[in-house]
Amino acid sequence: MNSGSILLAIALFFGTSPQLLADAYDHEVITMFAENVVEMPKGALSAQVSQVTFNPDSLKATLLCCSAEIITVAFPDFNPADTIIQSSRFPQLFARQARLDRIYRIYLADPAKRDALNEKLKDYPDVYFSDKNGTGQLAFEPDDSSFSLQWGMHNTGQNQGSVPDADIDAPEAWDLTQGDASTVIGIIDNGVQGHIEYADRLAGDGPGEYFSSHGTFVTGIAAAQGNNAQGIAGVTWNS
Ligand SMILES: [Ca+2]
Ligand SMILES: [Ca+2]
Repeated sequence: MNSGSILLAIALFFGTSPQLLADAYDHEVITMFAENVVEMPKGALSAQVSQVTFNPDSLKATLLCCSAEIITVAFPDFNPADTIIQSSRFPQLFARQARLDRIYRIYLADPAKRDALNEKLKDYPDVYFSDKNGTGQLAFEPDDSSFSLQWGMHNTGQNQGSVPDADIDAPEAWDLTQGDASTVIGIIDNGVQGHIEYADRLAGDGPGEYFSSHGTFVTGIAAAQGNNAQGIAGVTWNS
């Protein structure tokens, strides 16, 4: 784990029923169903599995067989009309948001049966995903002073980014690798000037710039040292 990483509890503690205690997430699976698979009692956000109508009916038997007791709407405040998001900067751009109203927390009396239930649920074509509730880890983010402006790397809707997550998922990739010295990058542009962010990894002194600093700028995007508390973070920090 990177030192800058932050543990994120993704346990979903809202919409609780009396049986769902604050530490009950290790008894839960989080499951997303297709439309019209789960029919809760009218107006209910949480109900006994035995009181819920499932389509197909065999789904209820599968749940009860694995000691599932309670099913709860995971995002009770989600409005199904909010599935299309419009960019504020580029109004012609739209993004589709997942139907969070189809995601449920399912509480099992016996947590040892969570794996079995997950596997059985995944066999249903109308189950989009199912996984154990628990803890997760945020992707590593470098401490470079201008990283927050690099929406192409990690877009939170900041600066000119506008559309959250319209990016290359760089933090997620850096969790896997931060580059390798055996990879050589060639920049075909108008020359490269040495720079403190990559000078120690530049072949020779660099050919120098012609007409403009575009080649140096591109090199920085590709290979600026990341997590050194200055400037930007390039895609690779070791190549
Ligand atoms: Ca992203
Ligand atoms: Ca840097």
